[in-house]
Amino acid sequence: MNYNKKIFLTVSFVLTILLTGCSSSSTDDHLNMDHSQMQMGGKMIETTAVWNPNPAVPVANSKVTIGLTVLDSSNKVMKDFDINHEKKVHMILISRDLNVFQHLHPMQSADGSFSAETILPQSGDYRLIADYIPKGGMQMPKMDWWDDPNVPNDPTILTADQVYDHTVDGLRVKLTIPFAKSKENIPLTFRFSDAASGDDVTNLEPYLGAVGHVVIVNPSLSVYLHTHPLDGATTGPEATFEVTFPESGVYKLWGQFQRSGKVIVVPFVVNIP
Ligand SMILES: [Cu+2]
Repeated sequence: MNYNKKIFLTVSFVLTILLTGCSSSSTDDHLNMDHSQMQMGGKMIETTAVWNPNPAVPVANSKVTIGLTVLDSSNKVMKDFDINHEKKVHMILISRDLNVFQHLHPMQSADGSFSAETILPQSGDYRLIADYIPKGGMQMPKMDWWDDPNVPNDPTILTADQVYDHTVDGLRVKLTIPFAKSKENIPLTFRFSDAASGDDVTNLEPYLGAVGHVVIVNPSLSVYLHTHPLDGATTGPEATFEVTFPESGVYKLWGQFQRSGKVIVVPFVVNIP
C-alpha cells in the first residue's frame, strides 16, 4: 500500500501534483490510450490502458459493457495487480456534464482483460477512469473519453455549493474544509447525521476496505483524485480525508459511504481558492 507515501505524478503536458495519503491522482488528457507514468519510491511501471466500450457510443437505459485491457511496456497483457481496496481494478465513469458518477468493479477474464456491465441514466460523453496498481508498482490511474462524436464537447460550468450540506438516502452529510487552499495538503471533514432524527451517525460500515471513498474531479475532467479517510477505523460521526487540489478552482467530489448495507453517494461542488 502507498499509505502516507508521497506520490509524484508527472504527465505530458499538465502539471505535477503532490499529494499525500492513501490516494491516487491523474491529470492525463490523452485520447484513446495514454502512456502516463507515475513515480513513487523510485519504482515505476509503465502501463497502457486500452478501453473497449460496447457499444462504441454511450447509450442510456440499456446494458453497456466496458472492456479494459492493461498492457505493460512491451505491450503484453498485464494480469497481475496489487489488490487495492479489495479489487484489482476500480473503474469510474463520470459523464462530461458531471451529473453521473458510477464506481464499478470489473471482472477479470482468463486472458487478463477486464469488463464491467452497467446501465447509464443518460447518453453523451463519459470519462472512463481505471484505477489500479501494477504488481509491485505504484497506483497509476488512467483516463480516457468514451465519446459520442455527435454531441458537442461543451465545457462544463460548475457552480460551487452555497452550503456544503447534502442529504442522500436519509444520510445528512456536512462537509467542512477549514482552510481551503490549492497546492497544499488540506483536510476535508465530513460529518454524518441521520436526516430524520438529527442524531449523529456512528454506524458507518467499511466499503471496499475504507469507511469512505472520495473522488474529486475538475470541470474538464482532466484532474482525478481519489482519497480515503485518515482514520480507516472510524464509523462516524466524522471522517477526515486529506487531499491536494492541484490548482485553484471549482471541483466536484463524490463521497461514497456505506450504511445498513447500502452504498450512498453524496456529491459536493467545492470552491478551492
Ligand atoms: Cu476508494
